[in-house]
Amino acid sequence: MADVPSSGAGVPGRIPPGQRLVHGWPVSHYGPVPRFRPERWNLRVFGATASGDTHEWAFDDLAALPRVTVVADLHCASGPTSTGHEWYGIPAATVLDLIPPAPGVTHVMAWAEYGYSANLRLADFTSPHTLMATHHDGEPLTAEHGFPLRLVVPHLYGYKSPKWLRGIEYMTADRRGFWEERGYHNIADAWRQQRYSYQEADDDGPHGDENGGSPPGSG
Ligand SMILES: Nc1nc2c(c(=O)[nH]1)N[C@H]1C(S)=C(S)[C@@H](COP(=O)(O)O)O[C@H]1N2
Ligand SMILES: [Mo]
Repeated sequence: MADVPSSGAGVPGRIPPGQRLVHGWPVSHYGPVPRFRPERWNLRVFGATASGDTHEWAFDDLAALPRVTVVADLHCASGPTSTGHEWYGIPAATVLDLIPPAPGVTHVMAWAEYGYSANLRLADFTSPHTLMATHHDGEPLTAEHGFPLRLVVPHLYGYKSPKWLRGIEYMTADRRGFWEERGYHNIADAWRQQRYSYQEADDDGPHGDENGGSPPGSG
């Protein structure tokens, strides 16, 4: 129930370098808008959980989870920034509190409908400004903005904020998500202009075509 004002990485009214302020709230995503079917919907927490089990919340189960309000801006990596979004929803860190990760979990993959995904460092996911939003400016999310649930990670470019969120995978090693596999930056810090994968430092992300990159000693 705490209110978390944006700060540090997301000072309201400050636009990250290379971004342009847009008015209103553009809709931006790849592919179609999914239809919400409440009886089939769930949010799965899976991968390296401490228990080894997968946890599922049905849609009605979400009502029992804590809520937070976060005011933040939204920065698309292609340039537009829309400002002053009042998000309301479940703090993402709640997921880790309720479903403990196995030792060694360093990243999560946030999964959305149709296989969209975004990988996040644990610290980005558990940031006090990261939430799974159900509402925007006091109204339920609209379908095109991610109803019934979307992740919001305000300090990272928008591709790290999956709409139509359906799963959180706990990972013991980093792995690229949808745009991160397609030339976008693995970290995506908007304040550091981390847009493209060619800008990555060696330790910003996994290398090679599989999870671990080259084996030690292979040059
Ligand atoms: N499921 C899904 N979520 C997504 C995307 C997508 O293609 N699919 N695009 C992302 C990108 S690139 C941006 S900038 C934001 C845009 O959010 P908005 O349409 O609410 O402005 O959604 C993000 N979430
Ligand atoms: Mo974007």
